[in-house]
Amino acid sequence: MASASSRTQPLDVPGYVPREAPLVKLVVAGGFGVGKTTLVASVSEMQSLHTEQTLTAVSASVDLLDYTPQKTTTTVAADFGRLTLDPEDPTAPVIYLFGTPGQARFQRVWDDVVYGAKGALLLLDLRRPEASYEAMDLVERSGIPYVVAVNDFPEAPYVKDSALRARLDLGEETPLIHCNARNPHSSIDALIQLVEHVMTTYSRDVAR
Ligand SMILES: Nc1nc2c(ncn2[C@@H]2O[C@H](COP(=O)(O)OP(=O)(O)OP(=O)(O)O)[C@@H](O)[C@H]2O)c(=O)[nH]1
Ligand SMILES: [Mg+2]
Repeated sequence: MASASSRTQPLDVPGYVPREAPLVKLVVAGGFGVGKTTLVASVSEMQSLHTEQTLTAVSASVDLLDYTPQKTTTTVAADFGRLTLDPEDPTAPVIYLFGTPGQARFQRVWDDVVYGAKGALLLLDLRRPEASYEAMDLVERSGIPYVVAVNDFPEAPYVKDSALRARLDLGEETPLIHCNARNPHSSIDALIQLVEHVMTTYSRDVAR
């Protein structure tokens, strides 16, 4: 059996860093095909985990692929990835990132996936923002701080942030940002903005 002292020794595992860092659970939410799985996979420092199932003819009338014709699978439970915000700083937060399923029929797993999350990145595709409305409702009902992140698909129309904020009826305390889910730098930047928003929200609530 491992003694207390041997447990604190570095494990001989590539990539393992002993640390006192806080673990922060965050979720990536949004409608069907907005890029949740893509974002989790692009930022994860470990091989990300996914629960993808092939889209079949049975769901063709529900899971519309008009905007993502190359998409062949959908998430049925969750995505999981991990990201160390600052590998040089052993006290920097380590993010445990969970991607949610996009369709209403998988809502039963929502509570489980979101349980314990400190914040949510709500992804939006400007070609069909309404696809993320249901997820936005769920995030708001869960009461966790969130950031709306427009996943900038090249074919998406230009919409002024102020117009989008009005359309989403977004409170002024909720940040609206842009990202490219396929680009790790852009996606990490979006998560950093979410972490900052979470920290601001929690310290404001504590001060009240
Ligand atoms: N052009 C472009 N395509 C993207 C981007 N992000 C994702 N895609 C593509 O859009 C499709 C949807 O990506 P997913 O990551 O599976 O979307 P999802 O939100 O996880 O979908 P569900 O789990 O089924 O709700 C995939 O074919 C991606 O390659 C992006 O930023 N730009
Ligand atoms: Mg997915």
